[in-house]
Amino acid sequence: MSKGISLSKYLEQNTNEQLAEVIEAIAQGTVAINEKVRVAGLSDIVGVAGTTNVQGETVQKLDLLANDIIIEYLQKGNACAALVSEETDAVLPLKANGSYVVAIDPLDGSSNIDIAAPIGTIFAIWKRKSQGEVNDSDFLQKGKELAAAGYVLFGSSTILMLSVGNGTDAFTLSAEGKYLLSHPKLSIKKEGNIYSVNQGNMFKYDERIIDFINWCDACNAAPNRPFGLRYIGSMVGDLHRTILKGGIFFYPANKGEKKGKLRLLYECIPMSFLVTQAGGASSNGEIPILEIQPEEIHERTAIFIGSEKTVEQCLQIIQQKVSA
Ligand code: AHM
Ligand code: MG
Repeated sequence: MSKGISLSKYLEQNTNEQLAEVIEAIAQGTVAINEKVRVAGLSDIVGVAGTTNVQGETVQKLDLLANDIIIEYLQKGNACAALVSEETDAVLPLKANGSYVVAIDPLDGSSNIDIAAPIGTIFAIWKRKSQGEVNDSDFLQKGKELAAAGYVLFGSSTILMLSVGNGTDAFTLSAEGKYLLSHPKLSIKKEGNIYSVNQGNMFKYDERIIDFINWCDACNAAPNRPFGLRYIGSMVGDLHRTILKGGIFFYPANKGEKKGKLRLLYECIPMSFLVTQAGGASSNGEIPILEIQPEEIHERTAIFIGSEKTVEQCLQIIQQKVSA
């Protein structure tokens, strides 16, 4: 696919009509979210909403606004049967005859909203399995069954990263408000030299994780160490860098968060699909994220994701001590 073609044209050539409709709806929704994000400080939409979500986390006003926008755009069409969102407790049925279901984090990286740092929307789209009423089982599908996944980064540019299962492509939002193909068929470096983790949580990490961090920090040793450390604290920003520059991002389970922090359906699975489609790898420390059978819609998981060899190296170190 040549650079500069529009998202609509790309979808016309790479997907079926219903899937294209769902992706277009989300993309249009993110154009609307982008407009709010860009001027957030000028309106009364910055700050906490005064509520917590189903996971007990503080909700920002922009989180809720983004959620409403996505629902509004998906409801305009007929292809999306139901939605699971970080901001909604249960499955939200949309169009009874829709063929697809969407799991979404409408605005990830909430803690970065107030400081104008990168934030993003992350989404996963599966073909629904059930007939009749939509239910949780439509969402409890493995990542490897995805029809499409993507994120939109609201950074210094607004970028849609997308995979419909034949590679990963990035589109940049033009000044005219159109997503145009800017990074066709991305390929992650096999081995990277950047690691990305919240080191402030070090005291809560298992010894195996600390071993890996020490391995990244070791001087004068192959491959290309010590690694650089980069951590934005916004998964979309951190993963965007990882896809473009290589390396590894990880959010391990720890003493405070026994299953990790990040959500399987609308954070880890879509990111793993994008990274895998770009030639990278991802794991929960034991099995590939895309092989996990989800059991709950708001399930959490540990994640290690990025350049194939770097993830492999990480797994070797963190698995070694368990069996030692
Ligand atoms: P959120 O969904 O409440 O915004 O939390 C998810 C974010 C991710 O974007 C990021 O990778 C992670 O939380 C950062 O967490 P921490 O501040 O614990 O390092
Ligand atoms: Mg999130």
